[in-house]
Amino acid sequence: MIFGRKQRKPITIPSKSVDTWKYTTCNYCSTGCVIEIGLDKDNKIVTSRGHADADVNRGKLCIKGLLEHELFQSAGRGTDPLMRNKHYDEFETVGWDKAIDHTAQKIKDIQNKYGKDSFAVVSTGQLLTEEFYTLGKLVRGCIGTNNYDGNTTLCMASAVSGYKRSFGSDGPPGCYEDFSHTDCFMAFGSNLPEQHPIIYWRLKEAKEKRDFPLIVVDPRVTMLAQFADIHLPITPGTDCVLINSMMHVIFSEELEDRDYIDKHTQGYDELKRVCAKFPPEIAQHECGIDEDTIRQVARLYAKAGAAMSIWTMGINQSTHGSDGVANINNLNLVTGNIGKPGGTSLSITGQCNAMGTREWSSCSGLPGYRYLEKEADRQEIADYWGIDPEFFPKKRGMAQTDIFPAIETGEIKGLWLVATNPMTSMPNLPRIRKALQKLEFLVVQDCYSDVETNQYSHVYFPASVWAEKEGCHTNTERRVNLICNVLEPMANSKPDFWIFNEMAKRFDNGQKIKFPDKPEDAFEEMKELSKGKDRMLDISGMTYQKIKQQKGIQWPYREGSENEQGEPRLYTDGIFQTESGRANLIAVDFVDNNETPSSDYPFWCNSGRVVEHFHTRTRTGKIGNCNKFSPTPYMEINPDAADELGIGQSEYVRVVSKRGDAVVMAQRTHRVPRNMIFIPFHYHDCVNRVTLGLLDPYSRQPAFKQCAVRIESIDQQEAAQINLERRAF
Ligand SMILES: Nc1nc2c(c(=O)[nH]1)N[C@H]1C(S)=C(S)[C@@H](COP(=O)(O)OP(=O)(O)OC[C@H]3O[C@@H](n4cnc5c(=O)[nH]c(N)nc54)[C@H](O)[C@@H]3O)O[C@H]1N2
Ligand SMILES: Nc1nc2c(c(=O)[nH]1)N[C@H]1C(S)=C(S)[C@@H](COP(=O)(O)OP(=O)(O)OC[C@H]3O[C@@H](n4cnc5c(=O)[nH]c(N)nc54)[C@H](O)[C@@H]3O)O[C@H]1N2
Ligand code: SF4
Ligand SMILES: [Mo]
Repeated sequence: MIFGRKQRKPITIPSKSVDTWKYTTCNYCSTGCVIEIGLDKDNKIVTSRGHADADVNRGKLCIKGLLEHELFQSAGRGTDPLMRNKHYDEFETVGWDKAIDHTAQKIKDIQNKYGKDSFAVVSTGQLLTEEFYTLGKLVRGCIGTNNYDGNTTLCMASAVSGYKRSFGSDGPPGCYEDFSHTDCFMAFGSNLPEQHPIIYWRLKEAKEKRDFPLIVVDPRVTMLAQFADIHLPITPGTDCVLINSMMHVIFSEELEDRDYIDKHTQGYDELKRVCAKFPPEIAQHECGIDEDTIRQVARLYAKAGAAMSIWTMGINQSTHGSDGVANINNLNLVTGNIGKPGGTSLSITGQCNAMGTREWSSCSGLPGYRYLEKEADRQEIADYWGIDPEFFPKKRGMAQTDIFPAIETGEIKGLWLVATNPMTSMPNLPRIRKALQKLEFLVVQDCYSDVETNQYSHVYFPASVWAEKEGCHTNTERRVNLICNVLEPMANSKPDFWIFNEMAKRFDNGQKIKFPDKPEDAFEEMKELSKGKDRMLDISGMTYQKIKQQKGIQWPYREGSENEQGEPRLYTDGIFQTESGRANLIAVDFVDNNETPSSDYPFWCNSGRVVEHFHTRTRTGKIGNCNKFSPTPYMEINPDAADELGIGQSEYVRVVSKRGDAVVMAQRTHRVPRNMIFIPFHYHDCVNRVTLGLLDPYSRQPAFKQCAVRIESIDQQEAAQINLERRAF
């Protein structure tokens, strides 16, 4: 008898008969990977791959990008517009005209009865930039409500606010190429290997070629922390204390970059005065990092030739989110690390087009980083669109996190949700549910009709998904890239762009403002609005064709620019967008205002993400090879804490806060300290039933990462039943 391989047939991978490869960009995270989708002769998708020539991902994709083409056929897609019947209990299928007519009429009725701002619109960071621009035209120019915001308030608002306070403008100043030049890398509350796997791969490759210290600040031992040279397991919510103390060391040991501070900043004296209150021997008791480590990290950072910081939700989602961002900027300014290769303050953005919405959606202002508060900006946009500038409000309205409480108080009566699912993603869900139930009129526009919010809607618009549409994204490093139309819209779904255009036709100003039929023509309008010598956000040199040729171009990219990939960095000349041209050093004091563990609620509840899922799982929950890795709501708990409570591996428990409860399975792991649990927020009716979501005073972003809970045992069968009822699986 012969054993072994000889008897077996060799493994063969059936060749996939790809006829054409179509160019597109990933629609999940903000890394901005370019994907090629392989179609056979019958235009059926057979496979996809990372684009080998794209600078961002160089042939690589993470699990979500690799399987993204399965979305087109996934379960739960909305096929037709739906409207509630006479009794408001069942949906009936209607045509587009009827659904849009009815919605436009309802918007007008509500506005006539209760005032213009009583109808609110909440959008997202996941549309295409041309769609954002068009939605902005519709809401600011035609509907005229000032209560218009996006889910970016849950995500990037603190980064935007911190950048504006420090540099006078939004816009991440660095790029991925900085990894290849840095001598010291510090990550605050950012878990790249899971949340931005391909950015992580770029970092890892740079570090392998030319070693530099990787310092990770995160209360959990995340995957990034496991790869770090130094891990600082910070007490939740105290990053500002750590940074102030680092700057205390830098100032007292005279390690700052005097020349840069003198030439390019203002506010140094006040910053130094406040930092003097944070000597490491005292700060250590607040932030949980011992004094010697604080000194060591401060010296490493300040003495490095070039040092850079990145951050994500561990900073933004905090009651000190905006201050945390300003303070990271301070650290980089005082060490002369802005606008130079390897020296930067780089917010890693979240959703695929978190940047596009900031740039062009008009959520917090007017297109192209213009302000409602500035008369000249209002005039310019009104002239360009051909309407009366008095139609615009003179200051920004409510943020998303203020819109929901305003529904509770009755100030807001109608709501249009575009590509966001607050029934899973907002803090303190019991309040959100009541608010949605209270609305006189709710429109949900989503690719999936089984999205949780749709249970509360009066009208549902089925949107086409991802590459059933065409348009641009801007990634973390300001790179504009193209989503090409790979397949026709599924069933009777329509691109968001089309839906906004149709809605505009029903409003008076919709007759005055031009709403082009093609996204590319909307892009041409944005290009014109971006021109100007003082405009940083300049895309006037780009065309769809050039973007595709270069596999993405970074703004600013002016007409006639010779740098074919765009500008990798902002503020290289040390001139900022403030009135004086100097960057603001912003002294940040610390106030401990979080809900902290107590005897009744002894654990910190931390929340975030895992690599295989995206947000509220409307998409990855339907992709078998993503969902199978974590189909069940779970928490990470330290084994010592679990032993004390008698909790075994994979047992269900009930997590209780002052707001409500979540039922999760226990995963015993040393990733979390003894007084903390971590729950991925992807599951419906789960961690956001317990979160509190105190708001940052500047950005109105919720502190998703900090609240206090206790853990109770639960009957295992009852637990499974509860999760079934909550549709948490
Ligand atoms: N696989 C996957 N990737 C994604 C997403 C997804 O849903 N799934 N979503 C995208 C989006 S929109 C976003 S915004 C990003 C988010 O990307 P990340 O911010 O990297 O992800 P999170 O898991 O939310 O949080 C990061 C870390 O913050 C830590 N943290 C908690 N409290 C503190 C604190 O007080 N200080 C510090 N320093 N850290 C703290 C948490 O322990 C956690 O490990 O990911 C993007 N990429
Ligand atoms: N506890 C806790 N909560 C959190 C966070 C946390 O870390 N912890 N993170 C917060 C952060 S950073 C974010 S960004 C939010 C995300 O929160 P959400 O934006 O509410 O979550 P998503 O699941 O991304 O919702 C997007 C919706 O848009 C739909 N969609 C996708 N593409 C399209 C399209 O092209 N057109 C239309 N019309 N619809 C589309 C999807 O099906 C989905 O229903 O969650 C926040 N919530
Ligand atoms: S890293 Fe982000 S952009 Fe790249 S394939 Fe994964 S989800 Fe898509
Ligand atoms: Mo986000």
